[in-house]
Amino acid sequence: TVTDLIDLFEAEAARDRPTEEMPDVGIIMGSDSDLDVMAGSESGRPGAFDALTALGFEECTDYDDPPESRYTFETWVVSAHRTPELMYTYAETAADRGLDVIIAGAGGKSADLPNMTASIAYPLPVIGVPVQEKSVDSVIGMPHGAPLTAVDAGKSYNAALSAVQILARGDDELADRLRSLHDERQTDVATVSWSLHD
Ligand code: RP5
Repeated sequence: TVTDLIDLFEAEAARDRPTEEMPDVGIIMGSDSDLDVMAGSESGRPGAFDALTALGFEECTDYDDPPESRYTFETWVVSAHRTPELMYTYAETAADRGLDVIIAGAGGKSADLPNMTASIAYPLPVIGVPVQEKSVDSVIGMPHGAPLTAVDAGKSYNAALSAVQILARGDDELADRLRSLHDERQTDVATVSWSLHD
């Protein structure tokens, strides 16, 4: 139930655990219908899971059994309108649960999950992903003094790269991984460019 989820997040926040056992990046979305855009892999279009996996992150699906990788992320469906208390608890406990950055995606015209999460989790950074084109204004339309970083519609892949850029400010290993991934992109473009001249 929603109460169980709220209890879980509150218990995790109160637990005294080594940082390396807690997820670094939190991915939340308003509905499981957002999963294709947010994860990416299934739809064929790269998404946040693809970027994080390419950078060596593993998904934490059980707080009591964290993955091997020292870099991890978690994924939850949290709806601003259908489960407001859950959204509040998720955002409010995020820092105490070890998260360094949240990626929040929502679709529709009232895509309020990213901006509400940003306001509650502040000063933890939140990167908003408008799941559809029509969600862009709702996600980016924050008032003065209430910041939310956002990517363009559907660009959860870029949101994940931005999230890791934030983590990489204090982590040379992650910075190297970001550079390697960027080099791979450059090589891909060069290969295509050369292929036109074969
Ligand atoms: C938004 O409403 C969700 O983020 C989703 O994109 C959209 C539709 O949700 P479902 O009706 O598919 O659950 O809040």
